[in-house]
Amino acid sequence: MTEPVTFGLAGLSKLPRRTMTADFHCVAGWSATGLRWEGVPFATFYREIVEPLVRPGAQVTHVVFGGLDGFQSRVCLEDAMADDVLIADRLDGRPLDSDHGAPVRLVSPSQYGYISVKHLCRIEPRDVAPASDALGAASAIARVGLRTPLIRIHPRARVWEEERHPDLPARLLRPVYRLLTPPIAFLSGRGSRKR
Ligand SMILES: Nc1nc2c(c(=O)[nH]1)N[C@H]1C(S)=C(S)[C@@H](COP(=O)(O)O)O[C@H]1N2
Ligand SMILES: [Mo]
Repeated sequence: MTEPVTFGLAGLSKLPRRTMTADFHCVAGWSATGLRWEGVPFATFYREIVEPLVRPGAQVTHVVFGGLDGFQSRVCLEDAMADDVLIADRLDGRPLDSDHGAPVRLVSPSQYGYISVKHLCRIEPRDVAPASDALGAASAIARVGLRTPLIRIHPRARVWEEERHPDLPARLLRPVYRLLTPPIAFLSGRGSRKR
């Protein structure tokens, strides 16, 4: 849709900022409450930096976010442009640490945690929805374990709609996610850490 463009942290620091307090919910069943994030609203970044680079006439429908560890998420443009989506560089008054996504991460508190890519290094506008099995994972185990028939990536993953699975009802899956995701996270050496 557009040629790759490099955008550094110095450029990010020139954009208008916002602070927001929100809870964070992992689909596996844990939540972290009252987190104070600071950063640049994604909508501001999109309008000021991405949109001017998109080929005229192209219809962007999705954005793929990529992290330095190879993890990716896919978000429809409408969800990505919501008020509470930030490119965050500070958490609870301190710069993000490496556990939580340094130097910058996406934060979308209305969606399950796997949307909120840590160590953000790529933002790709797309004109078709990328298939979830085409998305990168942080490890081989996570790639296989989190794409089984019972644990699948939802195209929107909105917490208040309990969009845990593309086809199966959330109420059936709550116990399954609680049971299966901690060992997968443990084996892949990351994620699903309670705070
Ligand atoms: N780059 C990257 N981002 C990621 C992940 C990951 O493995 N790598 N895990 C996701 C998942 S499943 C969750 S629940 C949250 C956890 O964020 P935290 O480690 O700050 O609690 O990060 C998300 N973003
Ligand atoms: Mo998660």
